[in-house]
Amino acid sequence: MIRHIGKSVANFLSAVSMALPVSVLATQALAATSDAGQRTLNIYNWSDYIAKDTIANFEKETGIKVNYDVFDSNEVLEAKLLSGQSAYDIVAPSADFLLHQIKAGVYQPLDKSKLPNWKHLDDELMTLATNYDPGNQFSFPYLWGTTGIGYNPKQVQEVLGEDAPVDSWSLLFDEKYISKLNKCGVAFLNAPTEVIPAALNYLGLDPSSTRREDYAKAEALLMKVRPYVTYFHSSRSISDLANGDICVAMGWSGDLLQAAERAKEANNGVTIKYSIPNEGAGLWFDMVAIPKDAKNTEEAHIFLNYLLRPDVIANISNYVAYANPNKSATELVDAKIRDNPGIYPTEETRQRLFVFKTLPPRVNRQVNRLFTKLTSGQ
Ligand code: N2P
Repeated sequence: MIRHIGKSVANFLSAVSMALPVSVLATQALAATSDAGQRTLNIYNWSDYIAKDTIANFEKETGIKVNYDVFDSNEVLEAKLLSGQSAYDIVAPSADFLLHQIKAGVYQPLDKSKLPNWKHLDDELMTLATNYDPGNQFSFPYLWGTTGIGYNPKQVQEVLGEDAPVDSWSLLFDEKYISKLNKCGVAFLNAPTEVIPAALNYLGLDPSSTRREDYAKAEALLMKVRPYVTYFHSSRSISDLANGDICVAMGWSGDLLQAAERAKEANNGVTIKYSIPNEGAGLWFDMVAIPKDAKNTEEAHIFLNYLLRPDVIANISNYVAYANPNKSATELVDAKIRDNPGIYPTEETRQRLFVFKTLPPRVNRQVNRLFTKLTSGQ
């Protein structure tokens, strides 16, 4: 953890530890942790979704101690929130999950007077966000991205030949391709509200359909390819792609680009690419909000205002390869990230993207049932 702390603090710490006997250090450490005045903040965020130094810098600036936990599933987060005892002060639900969580009363309204950096948010995106959080009362977008395909061009070509359709969902949804790709490994997200809309869209149906018969068609398609899916998991494919353990993954843009970056750093001969398929792909937003039962509301606002700072969020985008909604941050985002069409899609690609909608409870249940059937292989 020392490398996460600023250099001067690290130097200071090592100077102190040389000067003091161990027993004195131990007493001091104890005093610090039992200090009733220590302000804390409990954050629950997606995995691989923050810069290396974001938390350490915040702790250094504010003296607030952060407990940081991660998840990789909206369903897991939602179960905690609905229990009414999440024990978290800040959480990051995807926008399409937010609306009924708001209706269920799990959040508290944000105090905008404590968020002066709110002014940096992009107005167009904020208007879009009112579809999920009317009046932008409870949340703002943290990062956004697309759900597409990460692949290892070399391995895919070895298995499928030169004209492998790497820009098409048929790679995953057509038996003739996925049955072969199974040799080098195929990962699907473990997320009903990702896999099923992608299948519907591939079939030319509304990805947010409310028609039972559309789901029957999606089921037929998915059950056919299911035997060739190596696993359903939503965070494992970053390292598996980077290590060459799988060759194709359905996944989230930034995660797959992080896999590409890791492979490059490892210099292990693996190359990973990200594709937004021709048939179209889902565009989503992850929001940040404060649960009603949060204990550290004041500290939560300090952190949210910190996240709204252009330099802070630009640093996060640079690190995790996800786009942010902060208009003042754009010039601070590395050109390499800003100009990557996989992260900030071009106008032409945007035409092909669909936004995930909040589904009525009846349809939601159907989606979850179908997914359970799919992943349990019955
Ligand atoms: C971060 C994944 C977040 C995207 N690893 C899910 N909306």
